[in-house]
Amino acid sequence: MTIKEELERNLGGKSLSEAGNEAVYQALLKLTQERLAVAPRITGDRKLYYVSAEFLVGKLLSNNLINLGLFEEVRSLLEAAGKELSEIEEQEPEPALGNGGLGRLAACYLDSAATLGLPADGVGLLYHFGLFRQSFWEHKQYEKPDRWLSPEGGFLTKTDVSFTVPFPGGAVKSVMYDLVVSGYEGGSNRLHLFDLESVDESLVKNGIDFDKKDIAHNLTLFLYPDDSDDAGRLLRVYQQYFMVSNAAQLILKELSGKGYALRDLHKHAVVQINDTHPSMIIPELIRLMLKDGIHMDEAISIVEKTCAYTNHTILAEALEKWPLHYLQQAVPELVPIIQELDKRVRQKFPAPQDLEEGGENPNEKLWLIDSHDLVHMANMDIHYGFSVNGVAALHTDILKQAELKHFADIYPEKFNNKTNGVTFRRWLMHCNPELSDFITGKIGDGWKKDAMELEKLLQFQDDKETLDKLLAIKAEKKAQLSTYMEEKTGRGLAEDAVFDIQIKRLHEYKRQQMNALYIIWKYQQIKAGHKPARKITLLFGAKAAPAYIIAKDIIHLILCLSELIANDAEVSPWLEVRMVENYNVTWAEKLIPACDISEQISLASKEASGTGNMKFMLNGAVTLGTEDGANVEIHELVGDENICIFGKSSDEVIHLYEEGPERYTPSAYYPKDEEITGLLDFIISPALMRMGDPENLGRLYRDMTRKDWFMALLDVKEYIAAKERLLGQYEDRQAWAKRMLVNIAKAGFFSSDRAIAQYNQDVWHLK
Ligand code: 26Q
Repeated sequence: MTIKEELERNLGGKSLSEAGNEAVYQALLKLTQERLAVAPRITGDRKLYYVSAEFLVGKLLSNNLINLGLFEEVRSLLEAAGKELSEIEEQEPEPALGNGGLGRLAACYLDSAATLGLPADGVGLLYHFGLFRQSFWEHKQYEKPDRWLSPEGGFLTKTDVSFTVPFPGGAVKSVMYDLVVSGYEGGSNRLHLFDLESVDESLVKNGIDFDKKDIAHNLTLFLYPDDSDDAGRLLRVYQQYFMVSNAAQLILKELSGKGYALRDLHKHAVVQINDTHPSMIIPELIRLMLKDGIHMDEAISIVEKTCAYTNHTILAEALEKWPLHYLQQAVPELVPIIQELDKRVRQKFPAPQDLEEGGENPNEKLWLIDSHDLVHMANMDIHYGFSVNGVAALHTDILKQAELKHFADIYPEKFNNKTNGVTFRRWLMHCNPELSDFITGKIGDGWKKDAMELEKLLQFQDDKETLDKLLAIKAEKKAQLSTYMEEKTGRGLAEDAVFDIQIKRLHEYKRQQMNALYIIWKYQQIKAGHKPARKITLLFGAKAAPAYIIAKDIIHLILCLSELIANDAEVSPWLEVRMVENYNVTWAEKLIPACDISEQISLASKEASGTGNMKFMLNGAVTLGTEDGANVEIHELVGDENICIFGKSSDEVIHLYEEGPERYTPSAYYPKDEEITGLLDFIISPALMRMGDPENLGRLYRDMTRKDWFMALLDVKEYIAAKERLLGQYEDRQAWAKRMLVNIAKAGFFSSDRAIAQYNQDVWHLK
């Protein structure tokens, strides 16, 4: 049967052109599921379990079509029937199983592991309402449950695997759901998502509120429930334990299913701990081994050889520390094990004999449990895992030289860098088939399996026809984005404007607020009669954590500026600010291919890597960024000509964070610096206060003028100058197109296939 016949059979005999989009989607889903079901399962003597609180997989239909080799054919069949795949995809809800970079990275890595034929399954949780669905009202963020799970399940299949997870209030049961992870023209792995059998959706009331104490019914309702109170924090511990207990039981079940002894675990399984959220898998594996009669010494030694840890952040507040009494309450069976693990560390690294009462104990930072009875999850991972990796060269260096220096000194062999990568299937072939086809036309399709072949494009860097075509493709993607915006918001975009985009979680260190200061500056410039060469369109997408007050105030500022400018007839022809509602993977897939300027402006040393920066580069955007995270590596690859770098270096910033007279203070700029003062005062100007809420704007103004913890004022002037320089360069269209080409050609290094090959070579040793 041809694909066309199969689809028509799935449509009950109707032709593709007769059927509606929903029916076509269902027909394609069925076809894809049938193919996935027979895709050969990747097997091997040694298997990776990638355990993560987040898997931000995005919509799955097109991705599966690409990997199954059906994308082209389906695309043309639909076209012939007067339909577009992107419209059909609108029918598919996006699984909301992640928040940002860490979750999207996990999804890219599963795609690449399957593509490289490595046996690697993901293990996580099936959150019924995901993170939350964001909406804007009166320029503020509101949160609602994101009902992404369809009753038919979409690509999810319920398995008959179930485990019992012990909690003090009584044991709960899990149900395992599976997503097939297809590799590009390869076999398949699985993403195992555990749900709570007794979960009760009706617990959710008034937006995203629910009874945080009813853990027998709430464990898999939301990702990162509000943890601003004790009940919320405790729930996170319960949730994490539910995840890792299921993961550990699954791993041991598969091990014995293959006929291997428990004490051979490390030979047949490797566990990658994605940030500290799954760290309790270490004591949980030990607990299960003890139950099976293995002695503590041996259990520890086996687990040490099985677990590896990835660190995604150096922000102190994101390094999880749990009060011991939480653990006593939620996971009492793990506590004696954690205490034993801590005792062994203390024996090796005791407090100095001559330590005075209240004196500083240099070894305390190595301990699992500190003198305030806080359990440091990362410390457990580092002592009781065999590998610790950062996610970009600079990040790993900072870990080794500063944040985790005390560990790098005692375990130099454990530390390694794995610069992040992204899957080119989703972030080029799927989201930008026009560019993808053009590249293939120029250099063949070898790049799809070996991304480094993109460098072959460099031979065309002075070829006018190639450069013109790149500009034409960018224009086409901008037009498509404009149409999509029009459909979603009722308002399209000026297609000949320069598109400057900042899309990422909202966080002070990412400095969306500094971009907002640029907007104010530009607004004032235009008001003063200095018009830009062409319209500048600034696009934002970001969700703020529900309890993160300042982040929400920054959203408020951006939304107020957006309206102020839209309503100003003098400024609106030259400047536009738009923030998309409910930014997610689907939005990213529309925005990234249309981008000219990629905003990567974190305070140097704070962004571990970034992965959006790689996706933008791959789609021919030029980075405007600080020397932070993977921007450093992008800079090295493309050279000064093809990126715009500004701001203080990570060394300077780290120095400023140290105590002492040179410590950073915003009072160095406000009210001393007239220009900066004018920008900050605008936040509480009558024009803006009329538009917005004085409470939010006032609080943000006070924060930025008195604290400015992430030093927006330190770099803002250089930032404005750099952006102006880049906007000037944009006007030489041929020179700009050459920059685009170099960025695309040099992006091969950032393929997640490369990253996964390195993990396998250095850490996992599968196959
Ligand atoms: C911690 C404690 C309590 C509540 C929540 C958390 C928490 C939740 C999510 C801590 C961290 C995260 C997510 C972190 C994250 O997404 N990090 C990003 O990881 C990317 C992939 O490595 C990097 O590219 C980004 O630089 C990094 O910010």
